[in-house]
Amino acid sequence: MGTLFNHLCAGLIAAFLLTFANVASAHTTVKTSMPEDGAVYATLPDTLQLNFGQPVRLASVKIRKIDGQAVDVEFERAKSAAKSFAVPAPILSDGRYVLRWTAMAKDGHVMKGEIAFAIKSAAD
Ligand SMILES: [Cu+2]
Repeated sequence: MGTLFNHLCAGLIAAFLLTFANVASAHTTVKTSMPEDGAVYATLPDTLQLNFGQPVRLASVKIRKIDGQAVDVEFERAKSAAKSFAVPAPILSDGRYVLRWTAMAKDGHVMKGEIAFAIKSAAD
């Protein structure tokens, strides 16, 4: 569904760019985050941060180890739109991870993204 919505919305924006300028601006992505995409950390801070360019309703945050194991994340679906979200950080062993988020834009369309990061403790 998310992909279909994205395609429909891309078509709308292409066809009616000027008329629907405010629809286009409802779409955003993560501007800054902890963890950062591509970064390596000895440990994570107590909270993860996702900072969007526009207010969104954060719908899901999932973390998975590259070798396939999902990690429990204490995430509660956002009740109202905001630009910044803090999520309690799970304790992670050394390895490579992908954080996947989904969020709802003001126009109701679902956006999603990934942040790849790694934990490599100094002891190694
Ligand atoms: Cu849209």
